[in-house]
Amino acid sequence: MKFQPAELAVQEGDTVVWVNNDIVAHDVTEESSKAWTSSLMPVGQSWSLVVTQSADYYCSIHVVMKGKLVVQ
Ligand SMILES: [Cu+2]
Repeated sequence: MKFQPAELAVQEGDTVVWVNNDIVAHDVTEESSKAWTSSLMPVGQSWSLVVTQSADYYCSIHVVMKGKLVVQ
């Protein structure tokens, strides 16, 4: 029930891959404007994003799950 690591430093153009290693489904959704979302990510599924800018994100199903991408 958490993103690990919760904060990740990346370069613009990097591809970030989220893998759901939990026992319940999650999603990965950009927080401020819903600019992007993985949609529902079942257990064992992964989703990737090419990063263009720093972003705060969360799981829209479990809103206490938050993460951050920091473009350096
Ligand atoms: Cu979740």
